[in-house]
Amino acid sequence: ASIDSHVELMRAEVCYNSELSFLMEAHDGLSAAIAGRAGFKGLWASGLSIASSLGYRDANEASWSQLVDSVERIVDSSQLPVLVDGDCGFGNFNNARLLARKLRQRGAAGLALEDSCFPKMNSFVGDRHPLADTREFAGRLRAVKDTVGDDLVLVARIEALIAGHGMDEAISRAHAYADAGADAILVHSRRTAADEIHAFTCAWQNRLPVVIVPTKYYRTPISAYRKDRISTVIWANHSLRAAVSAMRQVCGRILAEETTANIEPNITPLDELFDLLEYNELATAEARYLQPD
Ligand code: SPV
Ligand code: MG
Repeated sequence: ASIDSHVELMRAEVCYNSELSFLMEAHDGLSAAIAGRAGFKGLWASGLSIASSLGYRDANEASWSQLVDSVERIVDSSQLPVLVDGDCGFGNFNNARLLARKLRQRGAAGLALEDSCFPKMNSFVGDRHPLADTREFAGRLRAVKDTVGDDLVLVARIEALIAGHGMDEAISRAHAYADAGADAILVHSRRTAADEIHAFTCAWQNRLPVVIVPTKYYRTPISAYRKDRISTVIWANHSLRAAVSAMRQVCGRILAEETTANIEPNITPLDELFDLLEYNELATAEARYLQPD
């Protein structure tokens, strides 16, 4: 699929699909390829996961250009539509529209911007989550729309519930962001039950499609989201967290056992890795282009 059709595919998933859609987290080319092979139709380029994979904290320590570079690898190696976690846009309207333009050039299909202040802090860390002024953030959204138009699906993310400002504030922000041209609303919650999400969807009445990130309320059955006519569920960090567990385990065992003999059955065989990254395509290309006449 071409890059332009990626935008339409993402729009179809998030905005027009009457079925619930799922986006899987990716943070590099390898995790993107794995998610694609598993069968996911779209990816979430997670700020938390990309930062973690770079050894940074999810507090805007990675620069916008590092994010853009990571996204390029995710797009290239998966060939899937990618919704990028753009945090707060790395500053004001000008930084946000620059980020959008660069992501578009690298083949992203969508951009999620959250109404936090630069530098942001991950929504699950601490209690200090200052929100951007509603009108100022709406200006960031309008600037992105004016710059990339419909060439990027624009998701406006509301942090009002994370910041403890309550449902009325969340809904009034959602309306302001819809007025500013957002294509969908991501409403985030740190509660361990989906009660806030349910209350939001009841009040919002699907004026725009709703995207959720059930990292903390993972026990809620998916049927509840279908009932509430949620558009899209993002599995935001699970490949990264799986990798951390696996790497920790293997490091611990190799250190302790001073051999890899016992862990070999538990790790991916090299042939599987070569298959995942399509080494056979290179062999075919060599036969075609490297053969002497
Ligand atoms: C991310 O994946 O970086 C997100 C989701 O923004 S969360 O970590 O829940 O804020
Ligand atoms: Mg994030």
